Amino acid sequence: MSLSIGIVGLPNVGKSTTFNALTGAQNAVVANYPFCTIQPNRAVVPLPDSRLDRLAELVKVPTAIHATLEFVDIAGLVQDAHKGEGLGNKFLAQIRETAAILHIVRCFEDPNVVHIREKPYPVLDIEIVEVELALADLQQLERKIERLVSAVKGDKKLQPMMDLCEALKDHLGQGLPASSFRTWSSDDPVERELMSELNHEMRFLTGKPVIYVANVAECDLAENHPYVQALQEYAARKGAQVVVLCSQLEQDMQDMSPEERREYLALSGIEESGLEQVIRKSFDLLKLISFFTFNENEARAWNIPRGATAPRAAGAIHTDFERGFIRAEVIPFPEFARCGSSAAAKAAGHMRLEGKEYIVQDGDVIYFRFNV
Ligand SMILES: Nc1nc2c(ncn2[C@@H]2O[C@H](COP(=O)(O)OP(=O)(O)O)[C@@H](O)[C@H]2O)c(=O)[nH]1
Ligand SMILES: [Mg+2]
Repeated sequence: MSLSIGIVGLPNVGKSTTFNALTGAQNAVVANYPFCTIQPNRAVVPLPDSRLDRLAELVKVPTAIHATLEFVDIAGLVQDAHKGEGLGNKFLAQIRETAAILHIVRCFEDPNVVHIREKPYPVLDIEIVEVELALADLQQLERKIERLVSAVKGDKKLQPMMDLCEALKDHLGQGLPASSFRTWSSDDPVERELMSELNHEMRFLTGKPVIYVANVAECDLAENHPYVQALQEYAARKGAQVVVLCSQLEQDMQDMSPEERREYLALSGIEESGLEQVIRKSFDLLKLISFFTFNENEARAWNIPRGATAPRAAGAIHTDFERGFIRAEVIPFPEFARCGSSAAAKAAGHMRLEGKEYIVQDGDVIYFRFNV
């Protein structure tokens, strides 16, 4: 399963246009993903990786199956969503399921496309959305506190959790995101552990990592428009990344051949398409790495969280692989590529046998031995 990223933002900022461009990227390779049911608001997007393409060449298989990320187009958010306005609660529940947020911000002017104000004010627009998310988190936390009030009477061990919830309630009440709450950086391991437990249960909307997308007019792509600057300053204060793109252009580019696309990007003065940046930065944001496997039919890349052990990586392929894990035969990609084959890499002493404790590294080419 790929992790999902929720696309959020005010109405008419270009969410669906961006999503459609992502769907274009999905449709280009969809034949490779027989397991994914296509849903109208979900796009399963391959993660470009030239190492995988090279591996497929080296082991002479016709197919390279890239790792994927899933993007979800979440219906527009309006002020007071947390009170159930618009699609309110349904919308918020959908975001709760995602691992990260792609927040699209309108940085283009167009009198024909209605906006809540005459002109975009990127930071004010962002704040409307983020305040809604914080209020939704607050509401949920208050319900948790109500339950705790009676539970703590019977079980004093719940008191530290109660204290944590109260402190976080004050924090959210100021319109601040759960991600900036002090316990994340706390030196106290007990408090950090409690916060992790609470976040796991509540899945705070404002605890999720965010990438901001400045959706600009095509003519503003190459320059630093004041709207984009304002957004960049805001994001920098939050330690978040910004991708500048023109969603209409991204959508148009999906119909072009790769050569046409490259020419077009060059003409617009940019190297990597906005969509490619979105995919790459999302991958980084989720703290994922890729490892590779191959057989006689295909070479394949898999996403796992940074720090995952070999059995966990095996589990990304099949639960049987994890359950029956014996060991992993590992060749780092650079050595594999240099030697040209598994056998040559092994002969040169680059194949390692790794056990259950091994932390898989980005670019490992792995063959799992298992027994079920
Ligand atoms: N001028 C201009 N219009 C855009 C741009 N991106 C989206 N739009 C238009 O804005 C309207 C709303 O876009 P949509 O993607 O449906 O917004 P959503 O409500 O956020 O999903 C549509 O008419 C789009 O064609 C852009 O970069 N420039
Ligand atoms: Mg939409």
